[in-house]
Amino acid sequence: MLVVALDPPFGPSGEYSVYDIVEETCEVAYGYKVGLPLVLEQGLKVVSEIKSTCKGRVIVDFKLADIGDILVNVAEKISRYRADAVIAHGFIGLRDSIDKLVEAASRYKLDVILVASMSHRGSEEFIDKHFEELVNLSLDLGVHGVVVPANKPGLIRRARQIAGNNLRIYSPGIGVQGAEVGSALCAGADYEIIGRYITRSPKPGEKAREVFEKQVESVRKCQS
Ligand code: BMP
Repeated sequence: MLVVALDPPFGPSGEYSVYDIVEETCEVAYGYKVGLPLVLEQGLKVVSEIKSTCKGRVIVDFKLADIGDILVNVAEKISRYRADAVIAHGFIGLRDSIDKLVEAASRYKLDVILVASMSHRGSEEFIDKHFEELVNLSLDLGVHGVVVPANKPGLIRRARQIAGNNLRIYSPGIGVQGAEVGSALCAGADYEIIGRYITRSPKPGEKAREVFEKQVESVRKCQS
């Protein structure tokens, strides 16, 4: 249920390493999301090192948006570091782009997650206008999942309606960006992606456990 977004710095003033965060949260995290801020600091080897620290899944989030041949090149490099999944934009379209990524990812045993909406306001300008098409594209391709933000519970519900149980829904936007812990799960998401609320806390391990307990409690309440 909990995916920890590992964007540096870690701790209130950068006093922790990424591995401190992973060790302290491993027990309650389903997985970790690694993006450009961490990889630009530490290189892609951080992915395999996280995998050696905790058995959770590692999702590489470069929000890929490129021509197919370049996407394939990136997928191959990511897979060398034992990543489990990769996030790409859906708006780049299928032909000569996502189609090639999906084919390569299956060869490299990488799950593909497509962005169907985002948590910032600008998402409404372009991306959200194609939300249902992006969910349908993801469904038709049989990819692993979609990103739909927690501050748009109506879109989460709609994605679940369209996709049933055939797509995993990942929801960021909780804590620092304003949505309540557990709210996306109640709307139908499978995983809440939470970063700074946990990683900038003075006690990230305790915060992650508190988040996990709140998620369990919210799901129990909203399902009853
Ligand atoms: P935080 O919980 O610290 O706000 O982090 C959210 C994480 O989710 C960041 O890594 C960000 O890149 C990502 N994210 C987001 O916030 N909104 C989106 O729409 C898509 C994202 O991947």
